[in-house]
Amino acid sequence: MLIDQQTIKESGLLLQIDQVGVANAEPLESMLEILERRIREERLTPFEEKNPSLRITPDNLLDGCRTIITLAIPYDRPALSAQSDDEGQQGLVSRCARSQDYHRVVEEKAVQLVKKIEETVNKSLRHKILTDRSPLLERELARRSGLGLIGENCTLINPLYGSYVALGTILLDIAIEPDLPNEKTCLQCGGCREACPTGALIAPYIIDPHRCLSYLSQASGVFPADLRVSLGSRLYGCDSCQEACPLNQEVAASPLTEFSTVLFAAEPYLLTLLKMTRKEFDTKIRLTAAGWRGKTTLQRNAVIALGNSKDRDAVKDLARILENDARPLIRLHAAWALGQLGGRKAALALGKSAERDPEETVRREVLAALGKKN
Ligand code: B12
Ligand code: SF4
Ligand code: SF4
Repeated sequence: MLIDQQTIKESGLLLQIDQVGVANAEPLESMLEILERRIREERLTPFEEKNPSLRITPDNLLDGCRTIITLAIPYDRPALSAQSDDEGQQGLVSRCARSQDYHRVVEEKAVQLVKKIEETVNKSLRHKILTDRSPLLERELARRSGLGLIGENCTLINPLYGSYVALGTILLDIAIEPDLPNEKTCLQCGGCREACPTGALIAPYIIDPHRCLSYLSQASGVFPADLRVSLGSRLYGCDSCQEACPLNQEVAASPLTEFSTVLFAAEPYLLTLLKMTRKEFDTKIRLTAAGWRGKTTLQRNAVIALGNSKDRDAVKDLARILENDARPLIRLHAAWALGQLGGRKAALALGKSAERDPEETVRREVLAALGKKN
């Protein structure tokens, strides 16, 4: 039996997925120049495939690919408050990382949808399921299959859930009548660019990842010194250019129960995160979209957030970290944070480390925090 677009959408609804689109598998030729320009202008991130032709050709991933089914899975639920016995400063976690990892949810839904399609056509189908770590340009495929428009903030904006959707694709080797592409533009109001704390949205549709807090909060290693203040209290990801968008103001919350349990509070206490054991991390945060980066990068961001808090009560905790933490990366950022908070106790802690810290990079940061040249 053949299958049509309508039957696929109805199967999606049975799985609680109401945003399913169908696109043809023609190469995304119009994106080639955009991808090549990104390479020329050094805007590639390590999170993506480098070869532009692989990024636009579905046939490279599934030989004989004729159809692409796209899913937009809404993840945003009204945030629960931080739950902890701790007190003090709180951080900020991006909406896509507060609950179960969306990669897993998208993948599970896609597997179930393929099963339903196979039941309908009564045979098993050659297929490939991809989400995020896909070489293909997922936003363009979602736009092509009518799931939303592309905003000047680069995001795919769905009419029902706004841009708070994760995307997934299923490549199939059977032909299905495609949806019409979404050819609309956003309001072009510039609100996203104004809201960006670092000017990373350098022009409509163009992000400089080296300034983007979403990228930098996920990248491991030393956080660029000139952007640490702009990070504010963000621990993972950044939603500022989405939260400012008028098209995101009256959007529906995710109906999916998969996202109803909070694993990483919207505004978690920084000290709770900093004291977290590996076991505690593995049973909660590891299961969210923020988990893949591991504890150290999130703790580095928490240390920067303490430095940005203007809360001198945090000095004793930062001093303890600078003296005792075994990880030079964390001590380095603690030195910076103490320099930001300032005061006599911060200077004392820094002075002690300037002589004792075994790592040169840390000692250098300590001297910078003390305002001394090395
Ligand atoms: C690398 C990457 C990033 C990088 C770079 C993002 C970027 N804008 O290029 C960083 C780390 C910064 C990032 C951040 C985020 N990401 Co990201 N990211 C990706 C990844 C892996 C590749 C993106 C990519 O290829 N970018 C290159 C450009 C060319 O592609 P694009 O952004 O898709 O381009 C679209 C438009 O921007 C536009 N466009 C681009 N350039 C130009 C130029 C001109 C002149 C014009 C007219 C149009 C135009 O055309 C494209 C679609 O038609 C995708 C997954 C995937 N495989 O696609 C996820 C993905 C795009 N990210 C996603 C998410 C959720 C996020 C964050 C919201 C996470 C967060 N809360 O911090 C932020 C949003 C930041 C933002 N405003 O874009 C979702 C998208 C959700 C959505 N509704 O759009 C994806 C699809 C992952 C998924 N499977 O759900 N991300
Ligand atoms: S995610 Fe944040 S830093 Fe990146 S472009 Fe959007 S507002 Fe700017
Ligand atoms: S804030 Fe304005 S310019 Fe930016 S994506 Fe939304 S509608 Fe477009």
